[in-house]
Amino acid sequence: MQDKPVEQAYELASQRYSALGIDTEVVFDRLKSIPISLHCWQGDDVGGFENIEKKIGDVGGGLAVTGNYPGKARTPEELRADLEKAYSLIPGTHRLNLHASYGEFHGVARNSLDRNQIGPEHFQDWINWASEQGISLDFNPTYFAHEKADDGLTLAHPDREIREFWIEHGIACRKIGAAMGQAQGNPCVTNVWIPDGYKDTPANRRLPRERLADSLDAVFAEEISPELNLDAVECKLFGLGSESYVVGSHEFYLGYAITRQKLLCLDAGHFHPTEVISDKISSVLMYLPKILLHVSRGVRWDSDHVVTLSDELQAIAHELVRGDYLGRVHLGLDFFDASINRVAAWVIGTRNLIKSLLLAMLEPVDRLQQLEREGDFTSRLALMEEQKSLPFGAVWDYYCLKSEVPVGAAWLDEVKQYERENGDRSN
Ligand code: RNT
Ligand code: ZN
Repeated sequence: MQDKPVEQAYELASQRYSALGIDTEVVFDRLKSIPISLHCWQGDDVGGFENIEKKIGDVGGGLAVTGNYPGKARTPEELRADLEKAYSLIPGTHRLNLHASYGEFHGVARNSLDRNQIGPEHFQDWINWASEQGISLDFNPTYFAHEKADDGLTLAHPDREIREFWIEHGIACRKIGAAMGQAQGNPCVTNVWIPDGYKDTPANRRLPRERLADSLDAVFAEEISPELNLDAVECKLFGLGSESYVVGSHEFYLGYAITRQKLLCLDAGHFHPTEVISDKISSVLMYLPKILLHVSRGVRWDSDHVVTLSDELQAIAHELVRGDYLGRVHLGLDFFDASINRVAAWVIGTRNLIKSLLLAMLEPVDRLQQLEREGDFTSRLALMEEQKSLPFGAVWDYYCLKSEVPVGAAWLDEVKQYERENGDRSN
């Protein structure tokens, strides 16, 4: 009993789930097939690799990265090495979500190669690396940290020239997304998020929204095969510096996505603090074939804390499984914490999302739904609550073992070791 505690605990645990009609081996196959798109920007505090002078922590667009833990990635090579370390500690095969500001411009300053001039060639090293690693890429135009976004307005800007510039950026980014899709043989999800909004009460809420819809139509004018690129648009309710009005609100983008058949991106931190996206998924998927999730964790005014195994995370995973939506939902992460080891932040957040999916898949969904149809709400509640203390941890540990990644907190030793090996990095 002593020498193989993980296997032994799993044997017993799987019997408990089997009694509920759940085959844990089938669950593992299902879980393994779900990729999560890791966000490159956790690795360097949303800095990117454009050749411009930046003030520390100066991201713009209402995005705040706080903390000065040492060791952030300073070059694409360091970021890739950090990602490789993170992937090696997470069960399954996942994706990478890149921002346009992470292109490789080889010393060319941004004033001679601006965001409206970038192309797939600036992402070739990423594409090659991804193919070597056997992972696929997703993409995002970068509508912040730029002089032309300093007043917090981009695609909805009243100045036509500035709008044009950002439209060109969006067009360039869709082409990059399509090139990634072509290279990897599956679509790249290219997600548009813009910061546009006002700190104080606007005198006109209407015009910026009309301009935004027009600008987006111009960005999406060219047809691109959905086998190469899928467009997503991300809504937000308020942010730092746009407390009173955000042009791209939930209602704005829901209507836009439905009428233009785009993916809607729901970020878990983009709503009122008591409002949850777990309740929005089934409504939105009534009218849209597919959505993107930015799995994040809001804390007060920040929408981007490292994802923990919270009630809301579990509620999101339950929705995806209970509603049979996994084939229609792309999963991405979105948080940035500079106060802890950045590789650890990826590992913690991603492992938690996978854990929440495993928990949801271990639930006897058919039985619960039958009880609900029969009106037996007592049994529905009782079984949901009993489910919480079943030996889920033993199944998770075994899944990690089987996937050849560290079991339990053993991954942390590897991160600490890696941190020591890269001790010469200064921020
Ligand atoms: C900002 C959005 C957006 C960004 C990234 C960096 O509120 O959530 O998704 O976090 O694009
Ligand atoms: Zn987001």
